Amino acid sequence: MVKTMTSAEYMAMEDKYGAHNYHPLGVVLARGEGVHVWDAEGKKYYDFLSAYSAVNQGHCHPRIVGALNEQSKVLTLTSRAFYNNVLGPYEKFITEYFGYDKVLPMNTGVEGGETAVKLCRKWGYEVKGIPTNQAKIIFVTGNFWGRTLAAISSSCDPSSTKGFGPYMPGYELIPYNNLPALEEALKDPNVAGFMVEPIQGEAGVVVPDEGYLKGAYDLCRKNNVLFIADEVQTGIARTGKLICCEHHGFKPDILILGKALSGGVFPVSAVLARDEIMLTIKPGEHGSTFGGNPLACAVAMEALKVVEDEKLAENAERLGHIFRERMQTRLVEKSDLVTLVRGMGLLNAIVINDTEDSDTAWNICLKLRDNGLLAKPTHGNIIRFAPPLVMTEDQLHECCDIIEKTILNFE
Ligand code: IF1
Repeated sequence: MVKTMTSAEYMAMEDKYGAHNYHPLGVVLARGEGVHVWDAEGKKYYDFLSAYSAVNQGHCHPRIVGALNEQSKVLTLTSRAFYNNVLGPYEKFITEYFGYDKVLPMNTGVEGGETAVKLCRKWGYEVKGIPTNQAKIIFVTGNFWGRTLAAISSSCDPSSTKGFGPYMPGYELIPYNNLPALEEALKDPNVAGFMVEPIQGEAGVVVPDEGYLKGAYDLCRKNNVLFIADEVQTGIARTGKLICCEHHGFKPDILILGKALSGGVFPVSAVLARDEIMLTIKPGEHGSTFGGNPLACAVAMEALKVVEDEKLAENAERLGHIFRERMQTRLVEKSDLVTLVRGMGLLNAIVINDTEDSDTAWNICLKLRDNGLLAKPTHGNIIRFAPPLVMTEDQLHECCDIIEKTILNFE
């Protein structure tokens, strides 16, 4: 047990002994329950980041923690060298839940993305007939899917890429939200896949135009190219449907899930696809020590059941409308500081009337923290709001009060 220290001492300790690859907001969290977190001094906050949408089911959900505890007493990890008695039931459950033939279990979101890219390449060679090593995957500007070399190789954000080259070949970057650019790129017969976040998270909760995603999906079909949906952040009810593509009336060829697949208990990711795609990867060609471990399987099954039983997609959809309506009428239309609110379900952001490199959004987040609500800027002028989906309407109104009061009092 670590001896109790003050927040300042915990922060100094991270600064001294930890790598400096983050610049956290000044709050030290020590406990979480549902939509709330508490700092080391016991002050209570509303959590409006939800660990980047990993705790959609709320902090320390009793059913998910219960599944973790029960399974942890019996069997935690066997590796995939042997079968285990939770993986099969989990695979049946998750494939039926999302409507796919097969699942490939991994751990972090970025591993899910890597798996999807590998799977897509393999399909490109073995099914589509692309010549060896010529397969191309198309990405869009503003994409974010993690920090590995394969992931940053598709990035156009210098803070992700600078100093980490050389980058992976076989990618093409086209402008986001631009169907003619996709149509043009798809003329190359060596294109195997198109990978996209239905709403761009890191770029600032950027929602594409109506018709873009379905249009992109149709173009992919027409050109025998796989549509890969990175729903690591938008999936698991966050945007008001089980997955965001559901809003647009199509099912991606490859679906990547992570984050809330475990309710934030620990990293669990998954790649789902139909047999024609999934069966191109043969024994020994891909895997990981922890992927598909019994603990993860038990936790993920319970986390998905909670989403269904507590109707979290419906709640996110309903509360999202209320949230955007309040931000629109009380901030965008009343304050010169806020120019726009956008999002779907409970994945939303407001745009601040200042430059991308300003510290206004950061300073507002500090004030929000002082007023009992934790949110994180993406860029200098955008604040993301993504509370756990177990929030009640009364709680949401209380949170809107805090946000409005804070911003209207901000000079
Ligand atoms: C960090 C943002 C969120 C993701 C999508 C895959 C992954 C992520 C759409 C990889 C991860 C995180 C990671 C976190 C910051 C963050 C983030 F601020 F960058 F924009 F969520 F919105 N696909 N997103 O958003 O998943 O390997 O991390 O499990 O600090 O890097 P992972």
